[in-house]
Amino acid sequence: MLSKIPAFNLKAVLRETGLAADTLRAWERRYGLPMPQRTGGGHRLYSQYDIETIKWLMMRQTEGLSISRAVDLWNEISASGTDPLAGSATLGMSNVSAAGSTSETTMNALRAEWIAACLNFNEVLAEQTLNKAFSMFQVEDVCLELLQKGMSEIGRLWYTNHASVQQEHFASGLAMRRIDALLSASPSPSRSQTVLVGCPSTEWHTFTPLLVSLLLRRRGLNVIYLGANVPTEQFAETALKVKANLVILVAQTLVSAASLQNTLQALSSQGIVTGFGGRIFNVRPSIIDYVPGHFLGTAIESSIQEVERLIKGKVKERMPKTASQSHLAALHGFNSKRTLIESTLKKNLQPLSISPEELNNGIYFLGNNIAAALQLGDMEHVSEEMDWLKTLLKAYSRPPQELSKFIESYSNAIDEQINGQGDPIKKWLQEYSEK
Ligand code: B12
Repeated sequence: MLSKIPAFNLKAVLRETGLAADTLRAWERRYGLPMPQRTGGGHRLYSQYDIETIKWLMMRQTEGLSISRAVDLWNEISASGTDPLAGSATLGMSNVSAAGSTSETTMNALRAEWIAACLNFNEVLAEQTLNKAFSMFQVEDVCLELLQKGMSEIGRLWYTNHASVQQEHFASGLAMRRIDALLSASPSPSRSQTVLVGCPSTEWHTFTPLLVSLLLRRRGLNVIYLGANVPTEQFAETALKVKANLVILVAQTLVSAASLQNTLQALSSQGIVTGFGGRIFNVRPSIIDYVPGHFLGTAIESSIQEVERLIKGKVKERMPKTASQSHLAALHGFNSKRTLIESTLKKNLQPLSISPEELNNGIYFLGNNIAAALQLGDMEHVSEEMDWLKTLLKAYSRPPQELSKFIESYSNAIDEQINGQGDPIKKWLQEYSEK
């Protein structure tokens, strides 16, 4: 940890940083950064943390930012709960500037700058930052270290209510556009193997399949990118027609993991080699056993090696698990009575404490997740999704009772409509409401 104890006078700080006294005082007056303590006699006393703050701001200036932009960036990083100096803590005072020139620190700074530009809807600065990154680093590194990690961070800011959905959409739009452009500009395939990449139906998160397509295309493979929400129908015919050596599907959510399972079942039954990955398999790894095909791993970088192995024919077949009879019976009952269950639920929930639109969204969301969890053999998968909903309700200051009342009414509706067959659902609702 960098010390925050006031220990250095103005002269020592000017010597250490090389900044002019007037400039330092102007930063303090205009931006309050840094804001040193004062001695009894009114003299400024700076801590080691203050000195590193000054060096951090100076570093951003050498990278081309104005001082007010550098301060904005500092404030945005701090507001997201991250210490902008995280990482400098173990460095001695005099070697911070040397470490600042290492590629990792530069990439981290460029990522922070890109995030800040996106949060400010500053397209020009965001694009300039990316151009700078591409001029300094390899395409693969910028895509993974800046764009992917940047998207992840913006997703986290949105989730914790520190970024709006508009900021998140703006950033993902810019990131997608850049990957798209790189993909169209990549050279023609130099290898004979063909890989199909896409999202299963209900999945709209196209950023990582597009990124995977780019990384594979840059290795010379003939990649056919299919985009979002690809239905199972005719998929096998298409894969056979283009003589695909491998089909990759990516799912981020529980619901799309169930669609992915359906599509990969259809493809595997035709002898087509398949691979899959995405957030949901990292959060709920037990789902992997229920999906035919090859899990490509928890990270995009390493999945590329796995793809190389698969297209070389190093394929080890494995039998996927299937959901238990009680889960499949509950799925059947639930699917056939879902409309009745949901209208009973709405009746039970009167008077409504939330808007009908929000209620419909909530019911639709939970229903899709219940069906997916039954299909994938474990109702506990829904808890992860509901925990996500709980955190979201909390971030947006919604009372937790709204969720409990909803769960209780759901259980009663299941009782009324599919009592007996609905046991796995009821058991989960019961356990969840007791948590
Ligand atoms: C951008 C974004 C969107 C954009 C997508 C734009 C686009 N064309 O891609 C839009 C606005 C469309 C969107 C919509 C929605 N989104 Co969204 N979105 C995101 C965000 C911020 C990034 C998605 C992404 O690209 N992830 C990939 C990278 C950036 O994330 P990562 O964590 O670093 O990825 C690691 C692993 O997951 C894994 N991995 C990921 N993909 C792959 C692929 C392969 C092959 C491999 C091997 C590994 C792998 O490797 C990475 C590490 O190396 C995420 C947050 C997040 N962190 O993922 C939410 C997120 C995925 N979205 C979420 C939600 C809820 C939604 C919506 C339901 C919101 C709504 N109410 O409408 C819709 C649903 C759309 C749908 N049905 O598919 C949730 C999902 C949670 C859940 N329980 O389901 C997330 C996690 C946000 C959150 N924290 O709550 N979203």
